[in-house]
Amino acid sequence: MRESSHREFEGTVLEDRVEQIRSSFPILSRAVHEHPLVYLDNAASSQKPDVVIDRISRYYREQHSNVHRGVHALSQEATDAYEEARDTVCEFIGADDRSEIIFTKGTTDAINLVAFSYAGRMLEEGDEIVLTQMEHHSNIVPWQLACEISGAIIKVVPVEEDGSLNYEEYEKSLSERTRLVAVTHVSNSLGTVNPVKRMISDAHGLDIPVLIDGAQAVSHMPVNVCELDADFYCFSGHKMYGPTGIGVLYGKQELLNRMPPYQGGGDMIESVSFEGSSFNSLPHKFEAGTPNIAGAIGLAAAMDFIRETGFDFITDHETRLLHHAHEKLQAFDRLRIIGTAPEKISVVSFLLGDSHPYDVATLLDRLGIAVRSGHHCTQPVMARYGIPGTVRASFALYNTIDEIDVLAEGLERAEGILF
Ligand code: C6P
Repeated sequence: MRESSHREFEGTVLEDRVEQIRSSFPILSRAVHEHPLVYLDNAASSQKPDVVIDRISRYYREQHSNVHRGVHALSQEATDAYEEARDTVCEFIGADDRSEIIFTKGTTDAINLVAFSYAGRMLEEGDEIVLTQMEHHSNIVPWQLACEISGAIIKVVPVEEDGSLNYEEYEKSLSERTRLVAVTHVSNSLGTVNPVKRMISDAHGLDIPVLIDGAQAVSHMPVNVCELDADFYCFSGHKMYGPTGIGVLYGKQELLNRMPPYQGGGDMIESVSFEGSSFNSLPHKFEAGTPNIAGAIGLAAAMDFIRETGFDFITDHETRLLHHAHEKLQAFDRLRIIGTAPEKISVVSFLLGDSHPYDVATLLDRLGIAVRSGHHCTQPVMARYGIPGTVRASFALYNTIDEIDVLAEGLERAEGILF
């Protein structure tokens, strides 16, 4: 087979597979403003496949009870399903031990847990926390709060014009005063993939622990926390085809064991009296109160779905989508893409001339195209480019080349109205 027809053949096979996958996401067949929905807001939250919806429904229909609290059959069943979900997460991210998997409300909650439990205990006046200019507010504000309490300070690694991290500045930012590096694996507003393995290794050279915000990574690429040697790794279920209100903090056992509880309440204790309380072992020490049982079970179903779909397919297909989107959008004279780092995935942020991102997003919405507009909770990186925000199209495994063509047609129409 000639090279070009071979590529065509591969493309057709991928498209057939995508159509098959799309049919398992019920929401994708609905219309918006009388147009077929083109959902390109996956970095904000992805849609849910039948297997996740059905699993949550089955849990509530057949298995619901509280966990770790009853000898009766339903409580045992719910506990088994919840703890099996933890095993699924452990395997999915390649953790060493299930006790290192803490269920949280999401990435934000996971980062706050570390900021207040780990950093709260360890930080002293003059200590330093290293962040980057491309962090989501969830990986900035908790550290600002921790610094307010402790007198520690934040150092910020700048971003280059193309959206890559300035690595030299990163190296220079590490010192004997650095107590933690907290960095996003993938930028939600630029799509940049940071060289986190190298960053972790450099930080570890100075005995500095590293927290990775994996919110935008885990649904797009295989992540193995042990291979990365990450000390903490945080992510949300709802961006990876799972439910809202559930997320994960992975932490190395040795660090989690040294950390005090983040919140007090039921299930996180060993014994309680008015003279004092002792705490449960990992991971329960960090899961106070009745957890999001259905959320954890739904998240495990989402992980099974991703695993069955396979990262080979996901990365191949999403790379094609990203390249096609760049090609299509670059054809607009007045369109400026923000974030063109060589290592980039699944997000295209742009401005159309001097038009406001909200206006562009509103016009696209009238055509059934869902994109996000604004600062994407990353105001510092917007300030870096001197812009208030962008229009952002972000891709998932169910998006198609045709949908990107629809986006380009929509932009042509928006351009016709705005200019
Ligand atoms: N970004 C976006 O549209 P939560 O809200 O806790 O599930 O995730 C917070 C978060 C943390 N880090 C990164 C890199 C993120 O992208 C997000 C969420 C969404 O880009 C909503 S603001």
